[in-house]
Amino acid sequence: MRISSLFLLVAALAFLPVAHAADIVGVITFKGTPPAEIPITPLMDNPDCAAMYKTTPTTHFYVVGPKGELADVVVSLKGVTGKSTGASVPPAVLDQKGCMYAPTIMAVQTNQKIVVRNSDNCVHNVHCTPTVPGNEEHNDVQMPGGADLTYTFPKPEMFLRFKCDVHPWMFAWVSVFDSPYFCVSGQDGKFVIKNVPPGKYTVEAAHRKLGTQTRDVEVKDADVTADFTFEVK
Ligand SMILES: [Cu+2]
Repeated sequence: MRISSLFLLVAALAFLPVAHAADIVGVITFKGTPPAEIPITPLMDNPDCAAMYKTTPTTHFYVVGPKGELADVVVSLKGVTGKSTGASVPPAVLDQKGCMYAPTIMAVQTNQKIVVRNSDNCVHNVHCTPTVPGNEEHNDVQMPGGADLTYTFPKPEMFLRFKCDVHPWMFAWVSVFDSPYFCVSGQDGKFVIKNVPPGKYTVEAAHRKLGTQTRDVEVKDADVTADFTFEVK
């Protein structure tokens, strides 16, 4: 094939309509006034933990911005399974800082490493309590400056609980998905599920206190928007 005709072929192919993966984006809004958070008074009774605070910290069940932007909503594509790339993606880090888990809400893929760190000067006890068969319970002491602990979970599970047996107010909720198509909404209420192949999907938005909502979308060539509004019922 002559160079010029090869060029023409490549140019023609470039303009063929090809369905590309696109992003599913959206904003999560909280409507109304969120319930008052609860002061974690037992934390201030513990000298190691209290030393890290000037005032009593509170729960952060409802992380809501000035315009109702709702963080900590776990958004995923319902029913998409068997697509995990968890074994080859970077670990997710779950820190223990100020006698709290940080973040409180996070999401990983099946078989993705979860690295649990102790950034405090006191001992913590990392105790995960999955409820889905196949996901293993762990209960490990982690000294100050101790080595990171690493866990993986092979089965999808929503809001898998991590707790600390030394500090009974400490919780983290880790959702595990069998695909890379999920996201936790940020402080701006926004989420992006990247590189979704064309097709019809049900987007599920789950907040640990406010429940779950779904929205059907179809991904074609362009990004798709799926906004959600939560309120206390
Ligand atoms: Cu602890």
